Amino acid sequence: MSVVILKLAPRANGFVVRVALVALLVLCTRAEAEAVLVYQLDDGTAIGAAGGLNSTVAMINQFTVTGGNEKITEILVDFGGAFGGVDDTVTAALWSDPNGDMSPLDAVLLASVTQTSDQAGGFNTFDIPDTTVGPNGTSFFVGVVWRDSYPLVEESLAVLRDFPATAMRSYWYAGSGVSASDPTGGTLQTQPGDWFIRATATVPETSAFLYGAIVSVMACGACRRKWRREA
Ligand SMILES: [Ca+2]
Ligand SMILES: [Ca+2]
Repeated sequence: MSVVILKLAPRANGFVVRVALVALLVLCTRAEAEAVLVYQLDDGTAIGAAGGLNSTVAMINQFTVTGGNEKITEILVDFGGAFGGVDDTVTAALWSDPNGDMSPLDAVLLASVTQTSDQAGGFNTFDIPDTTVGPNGTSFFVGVVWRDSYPLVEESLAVLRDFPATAMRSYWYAGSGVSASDPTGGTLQTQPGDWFIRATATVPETSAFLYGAIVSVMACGACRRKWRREA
């Protein structure tokens, strides 16, 4: 697009054209940089589900930031309707990993949203406040917390999983001390498989903007040299 504009640009309006070119380059670069990435452990084919312990439960996946995709925008969870019950109230949360060891024992709550689950099948979208967790290599956690009433089927919930686990980065805690602010405040359950709990991410706008601005300035410098040669 920028090449076409250069060919059409009247030399007398060079300043206006350069300003427009910078704006276009920034917008194009930002749009490209903000492409959504989905962090996931599952391969998309569930083998059963797990949940329901007549207790408060937390189901957690660990991820590591890659490719600058450090701003988490949504948490996706598939409850699969395993119990066929009515929809339940669930809190989806994003946690940091302060010591970076990929264990959630020290998890600190960064953002959360509470809403009614949909057990009809397919991923529920929990739109959390967009939160930057850290640069490439930063460990973080996403998951869901709810009060389950199993074996009362109508008040029970389960999360789909791959089983047996291949990623070994899913956790399952149950107990009265479990909450969004203390997701491991209970008993660690047998390795659950790989939860169908995913996170969507984008590059932070500030980084994308700076990247776009740098590219634009470089491109503008090249334009100025070209115009000088033609003048
Ligand atoms: Ca969001
Ligand atoms: Ca940790």
